[in-house]
Amino acid sequence: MSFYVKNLLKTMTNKTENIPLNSRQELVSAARQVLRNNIHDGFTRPAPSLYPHQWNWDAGFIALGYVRSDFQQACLELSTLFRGQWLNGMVPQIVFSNHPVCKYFPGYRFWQTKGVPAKPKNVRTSGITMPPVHGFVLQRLLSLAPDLKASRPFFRRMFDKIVHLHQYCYDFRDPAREGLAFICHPWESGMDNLPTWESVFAHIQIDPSEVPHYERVDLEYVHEDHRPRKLSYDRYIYLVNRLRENRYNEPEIWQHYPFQVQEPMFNAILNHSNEALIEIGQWLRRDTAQLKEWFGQTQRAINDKLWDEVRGIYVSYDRVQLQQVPILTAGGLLPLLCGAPNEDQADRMLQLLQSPVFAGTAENPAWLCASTALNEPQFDPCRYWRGPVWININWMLYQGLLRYGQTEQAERLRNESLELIRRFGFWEYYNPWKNLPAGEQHGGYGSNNFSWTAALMLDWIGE
Ligand code: 9WN
Repeated sequence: MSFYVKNLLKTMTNKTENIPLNSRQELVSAARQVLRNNIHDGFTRPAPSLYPHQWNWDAGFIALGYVRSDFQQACLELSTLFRGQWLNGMVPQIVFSNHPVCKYFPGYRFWQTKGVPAKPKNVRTSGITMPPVHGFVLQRLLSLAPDLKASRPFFRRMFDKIVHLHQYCYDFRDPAREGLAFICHPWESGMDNLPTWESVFAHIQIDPSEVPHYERVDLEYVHEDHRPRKLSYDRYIYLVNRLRENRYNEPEIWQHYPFQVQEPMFNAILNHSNEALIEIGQWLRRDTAQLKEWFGQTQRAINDKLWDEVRGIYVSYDRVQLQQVPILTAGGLLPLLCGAPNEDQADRMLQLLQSPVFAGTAENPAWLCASTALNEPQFDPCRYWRGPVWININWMLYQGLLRYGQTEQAERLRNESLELIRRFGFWEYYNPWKNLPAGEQHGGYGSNNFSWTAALMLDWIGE
């Protein structure tokens, strides 16, 4: 039996699958246990086997799970991740562990970032980024810090690093200076398998010889019906190959690069972090003029370019094809997080959230909030990002609804998320249908003992 299979079996026997988690106390200790078990090399892995390295936005969400019980570890999650920050400010999607407990593809070697001038020398990283949640995570850490004076140097250091990351987003990913950062790979969105990317890829010609050989390690851990299809993986790998062949040479690379998408959730997160940094900067007595300018510009641009008046939700914009991509996803609701929509726009999105598009019907009700809307032709309740509910998306949407005074709707979202966890355990994603098909009792998919599910539940319960 291989080392990796042995490891997998070990995590399977530990898992909380199908154990109903009832009382609040039980839930809290089970969640803390998930996080503790996933610590390795000083940081918390997103999942025991499937994701054995440190991931960018996971680290931010995971920090929130420690903030009340172990403030040091919360800070460590961020500082370990930012060890991997590139000299141009980019914070990589993955910082690779030097002693991974399991195999992952694509690993460090595949990315070929070694020797790229912008990469820090002693840290092994991938070559793309992810949604910049770190600003608003840092703000939450600041609001719950047990000793502000003692942790001031940490906040000062992190503030500078996160501002540098935002500078990267505006300098390298917003060449037209519109106030919107583009992503260059579906993995940068964090919502890797949305049907939105299919529409973008429909315009990209891929010669099969430009897709290097690769191995689907993920399928050793998760059923293939719950993960992206081969065609999607070929495309992910094709893009990585384009980037690595060009030695991650931004901005030259963008002149001929086919995948450049301005996605609403990425930009809403960026802007919510801008406003968080403004607050932290004021506390640190820093100049916040640049942050304020970015904030205003991004707020306007989200509305000018990403609002879909017909559908009443935000959608992605393909800046190569110069068109919106009219697909309804949970990410399209996320500009609520940064306060971009006006009252009318917010009302229209709220209606969608309560309509069959996201909530299902009386006969066939759905848990909020499906990652891809229930009425999209490519909706699939079990497949990664094609429909399942993700706890981090719900957590951010919850903050957005509260911002608009939608307390009842926000509470519903939180209660449904907690109920999913209580029923099934700490899964990576969940089937959005409340009535599972006959014979199926289990609605949790992907990896069990998933760190941000546990962490964000702790944050929710802590409130
Ligand atoms: C690729 C770690 C990451 C999350 C992403 C999620 C998934 C990776 C993968 O896992 O992506 O980055 O291999 O599928 O889509 O949001 O950060 O949890």
